[in-house]
Amino acid sequence: MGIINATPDSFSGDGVAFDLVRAVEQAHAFVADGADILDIGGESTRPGAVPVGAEEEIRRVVPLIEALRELKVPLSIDTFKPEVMRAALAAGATLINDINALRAPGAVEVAAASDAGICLMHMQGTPQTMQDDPAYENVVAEVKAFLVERIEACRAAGIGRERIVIDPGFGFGKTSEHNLELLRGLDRFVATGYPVLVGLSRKSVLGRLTGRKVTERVAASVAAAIAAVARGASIVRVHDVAATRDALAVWCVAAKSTLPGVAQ
Ligand code: HH2
Repeated sequence: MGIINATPDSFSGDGVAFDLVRAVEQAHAFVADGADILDIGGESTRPGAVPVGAEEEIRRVVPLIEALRELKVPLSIDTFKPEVMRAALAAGATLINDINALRAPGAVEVAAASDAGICLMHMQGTPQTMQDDPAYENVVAEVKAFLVERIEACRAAGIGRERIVIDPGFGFGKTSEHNLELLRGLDRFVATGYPVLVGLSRKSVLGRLTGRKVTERVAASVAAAIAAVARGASIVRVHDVAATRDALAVWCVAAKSTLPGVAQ
């Protein structure tokens, strides 16, 4: 899953702001490099980010989704706002990627009324406060229990199990140690039977491990993606599509696993 941030302030430093032409070029390059899904976001959720209103978010993402429909890869909308979900689905998105796991009033209803895929992500707190003092007694068990509860809420609203993906939410209300425990415990999420999405690309835990700044974390991000897939992740959400795809192509052959579209 290639990340397209139609934002001026994303933590990764690769947001394409309001430049539609640049965003479309980035999307085409990601698909040429082997992305199977494009995740489009119009609001940064990095720690301490300034919130954006729904109208502004729609203005950022809808023209981009409309421009990318011709690409024929699934388009994911990265939002927690029901109004943005609705507008993005109408424009052609087929996956709702919600860092808030459809907890906003009306979000489950919008998802249930569509036939879109849903990614339910765990977050402790809000982007404004989540890194203040994240605390868990058992991070893997608590994050998993939260996701199971959100799966049940979706199922009760009539959302089929085949539409649901889960994500432990790396970096969202977690210390570096919490993130590493979640990565080591990924098999517990895989054991739910739901596909697992992992988003570790360029995140600060990788900066802590390597001492590198955000734009210098490509190798660390690729290693994290491979570690996640090796532990059973089905989708990796990445900024560096070509590097990740190449590494996975080699790793998959060596591990005798398969990757769609890659010759064995
Ligand atoms: N991480 C970010 C945003 N959305 N969605 C899922 N499902 N999982 C993640 O780990 C995840 C996500 C943060 O990364 P990015 O979009 O690059 O940064 P920003 O929020 O600053 O735009």
